[in-house]
Amino acid sequence: MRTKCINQETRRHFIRLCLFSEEDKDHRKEENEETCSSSNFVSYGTAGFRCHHAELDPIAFRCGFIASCVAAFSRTNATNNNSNDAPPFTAAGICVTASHNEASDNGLKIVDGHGNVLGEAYERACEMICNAKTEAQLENALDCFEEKLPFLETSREDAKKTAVVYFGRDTRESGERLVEKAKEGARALGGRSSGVAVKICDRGVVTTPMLHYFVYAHGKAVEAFYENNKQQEEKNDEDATERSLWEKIDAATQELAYFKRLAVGYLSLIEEDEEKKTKGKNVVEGLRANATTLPPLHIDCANGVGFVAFEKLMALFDVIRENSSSSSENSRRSATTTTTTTKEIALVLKNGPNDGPVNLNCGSDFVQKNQRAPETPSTRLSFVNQRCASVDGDCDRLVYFSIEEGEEEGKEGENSSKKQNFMLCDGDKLSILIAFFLIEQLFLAGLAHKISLGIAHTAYSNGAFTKFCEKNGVETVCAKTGVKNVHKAAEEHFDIGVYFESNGHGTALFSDEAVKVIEKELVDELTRMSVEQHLRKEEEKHIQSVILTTKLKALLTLKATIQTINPAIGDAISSVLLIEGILRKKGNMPFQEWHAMYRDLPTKQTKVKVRDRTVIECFDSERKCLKPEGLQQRIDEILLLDSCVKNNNRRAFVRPSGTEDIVRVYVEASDAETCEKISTKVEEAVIEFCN
Ligand code: NG1
Ligand code: ZN
Repeated sequence: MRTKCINQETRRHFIRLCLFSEEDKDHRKEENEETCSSSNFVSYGTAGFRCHHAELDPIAFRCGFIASCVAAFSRTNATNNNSNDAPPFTAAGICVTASHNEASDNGLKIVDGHGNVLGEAYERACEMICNAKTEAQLENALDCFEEKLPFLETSREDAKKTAVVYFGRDTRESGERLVEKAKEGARALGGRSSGVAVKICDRGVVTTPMLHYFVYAHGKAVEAFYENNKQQEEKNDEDATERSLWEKIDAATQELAYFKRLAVGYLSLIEEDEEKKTKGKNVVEGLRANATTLPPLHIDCANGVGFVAFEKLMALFDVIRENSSSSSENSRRSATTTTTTTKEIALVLKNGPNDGPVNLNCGSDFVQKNQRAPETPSTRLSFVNQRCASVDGDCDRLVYFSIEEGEEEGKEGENSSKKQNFMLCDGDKLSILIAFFLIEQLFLAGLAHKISLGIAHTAYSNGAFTKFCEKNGVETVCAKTGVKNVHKAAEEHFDIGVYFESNGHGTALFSDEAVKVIEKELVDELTRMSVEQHLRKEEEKHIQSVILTTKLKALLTLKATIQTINPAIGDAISSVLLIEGILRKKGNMPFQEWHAMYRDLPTKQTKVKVRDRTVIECFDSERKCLKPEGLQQRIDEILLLDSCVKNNNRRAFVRPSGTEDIVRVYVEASDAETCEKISTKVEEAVIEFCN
């Protein structure tokens, strides 16, 4: 039998505290009777626990404890290779956010030691711990957590000296209270009896991807330190070693480290003056030669934490600018907007936390689902005829959009009505832009045969997108809805896996192997260049160096891209920098040109309320349904509407939502009218088969 990680005394302590918080919850429920849902069961959804904030106190407490256990007993890269030499500081994280949900909701996300979302294998155990009502249920849930999960396959002796738990929250009012509860839960593991010291690192109001990054950076700092120490092979004074390790961890997991990584990555990415760089000038000086000709990007920050974080990034660009002393640029801050216009980047921030409740009539979800500009009173009109982007409440989703407004033809003058043309570049178009750019760079770097690249997407991707990829020879793979599924598919299928859900949540994943190949090629290339340069005759130098420079430039671009990307998780700030960088490198590609790469087929998405949505079972990445029997056949028949031959542009599927008590219906066709007709019939079929 496996040794238990959490000993009896610690268990009892935790259980006692849990049952106290149950009472606390009942007390709160009385206070918030009308806002709490009647069900006490909170399920582990696509992204952790999420519901009305008043329900979450006991869950926050228990998630805090789970995170401490994950930090104390899990294995990370740093421990995998040499378990006898376990590092003293291993980490986990808790993110308090409800992303794009309304302001009164909140949620708890647990981050594992690699900075990833806690794996699917632990979801049921977490759900059991968080919903247990009695001592026996809690004991049972903890047993499941310890014994069923490979995560905890380690004996108590392997427990680290210090479990570090990072905390972060979005701008929701309930966030601070829930973070405090979660900290109490985290501390419940600590103490003499458990053999674990718990260290709390509260990073305050941060975006979700920042919190993920801190935990990731912690792991990397520990890994690098141990790698270094092994090489040095000298036995230092243990306390001094620990102090020095902690200093390194601390520096790597601060906001500044995160912003610096991204900003430096971006500046290197847009670096074009190879001459200057090879002569030893720094990146910023090199940039002085280039003018910004991309129009400013107006960012709708969903009244959320993205505004705060983008401001910090811009302040860093300001510092860089001041240091390189240029006078023709400006930075303006006011109550509702913040503007930074430099040669490196031009951003206008809108919809901050002081402008209204998070996500209310703004943010990426509003813009993508409604296909219109944010409707916050102060900014509604200011998006017209601009290049725009929207992020969500915790800043991990991003979509670009533009609204062209012009006079209606033949109606010029005072009474003329304005004609608006809304154009959206959603997750599909972000994937295309990034993937095509990286493919080009891999070719130029001579690595296309060594590193595979493809796109992972979901069933919600537009049919025109998949056709466009196919036509251009880009491999795609369709995964089930939910970022964790698309992330996994990208990781499994490609060395570089670009993935975005249509709603704008995604990133480009570089495998460790791909990073190594790029870095090695870069070193080899630099070595080859300097050796050849040395040997070559004067007159041959010029021709050769042009060829070498193209390859070198591509390798440097790939390296800069890796640095601009948050390696832990999809991140809207990192994606803005990457997209802006790519558009600049593409000769300041206009929004319209990007949008016109292919034309989306008209689509319609609706929600249908049924008695029990779980009667629907899907397969083929949720593009087809197996149950209830006959429903798929009916959908296939409906797709033949007014036609006896299969129309390749028509697609329809239904699936039970993982976040709401509804069935989602998706339809796609060559024209909006057909879409509408098919959708109505499929909705009727769902009601008929599911009730
Ligand atoms: P559900 O409710 O399972 O469709 C929604 C989104 C997902 C994902 C999750 C998590 C759509 C159609 N679905 O899932 O893409 O973002 O929420 O937040 O947008
Ligand atoms: Zn989000």
